[in-house]
Amino acid sequence: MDIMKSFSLEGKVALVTGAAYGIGFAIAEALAGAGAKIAFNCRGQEHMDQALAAYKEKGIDAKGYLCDVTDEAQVAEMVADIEKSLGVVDILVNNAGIIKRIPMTEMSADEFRQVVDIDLNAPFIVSKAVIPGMIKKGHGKIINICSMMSELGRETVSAYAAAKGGLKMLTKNIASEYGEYNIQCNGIGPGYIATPQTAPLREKQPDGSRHPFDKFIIGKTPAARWGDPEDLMGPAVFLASDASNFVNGHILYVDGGILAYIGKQP
Ligand code: NAP
Ligand code: GCO
Repeated sequence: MDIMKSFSLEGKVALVTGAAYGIGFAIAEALAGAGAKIAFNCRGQEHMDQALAAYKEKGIDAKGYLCDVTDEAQVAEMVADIEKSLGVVDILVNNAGIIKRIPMTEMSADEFRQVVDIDLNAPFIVSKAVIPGMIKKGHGKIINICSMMSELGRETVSAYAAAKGGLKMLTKNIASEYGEYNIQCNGIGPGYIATPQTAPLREKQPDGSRHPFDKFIIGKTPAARWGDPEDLMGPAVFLASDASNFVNGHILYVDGGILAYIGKQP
């Protein structure tokens, strides 16, 4: 076995959802670096323009789609177009996601549904759209971007935790249902990563000091730092490549050790 070759994604087609910036962009960059052709989507033209320029700057010829992942018809159209222009999707990364930080008793049912719709229903919709092609082709890789909240709760994130906990189980179910077709479905559970999604938790205080949540995360992470989107690059390539062909239904937590740690003693 050529071990280095088993990590190569040469000739593979990857769809990374919500990869205009943040974690999705870094994962798409990693998959491209390992040889894959990249398709991505986001919702707004402004983000699309910025993303296409950012991919170009990295020397990546990515194909961008304006597509809301909660819309089944839009997703079907995007996947059909990717098949025509790049080929059947070999690797799907369900990355698009949102969070709403609202105490549960103040959260409306509509707000709760919106989070679950994007963070849980959409991975179902996009996976469902690519699995038939993967079955025909004889292999496939699906990576669901989970969270610390797939395992832990905290104040204000009930919808997000419910969705990401559900996404962990959707991952295991896809692995169970389609493993016999040589499809591996795994999750990556990032720890606290510095992206626009977590920017409000890192905002400097009026006196210039660190946000209390920022300090809390540094104390809760054995690595004593926030993660960078780049920290997800190696794990994503591993789970997208033949090197992980017997890894199925697993959630790989990339959290600087948060889940292993009881926290700093007072
Ligand atoms: P981010 O910076 O907010 O980026 C989210 C991306 O998703 C954007 O490209 C956004 O583009 C896209 N998006 C959102 N809703 C969409 C929809 N309905 N259809 C299509 N695209 C959509 O988030 P991030 O921090 O990179 O997080 C990426 C994923 O990792 C999310 O699933 C998040 O929950 C998860 N995660 C993040 C962290 C963290 O600490 N940052 C930790 C664990 C897990 P548009 O706005 O243009 O649509
Ligand atoms: C929060 C954060 C988290 C992270 C991440 C942790 O408010 O607690 O936004 O939920 O984004 O998902 O893994």
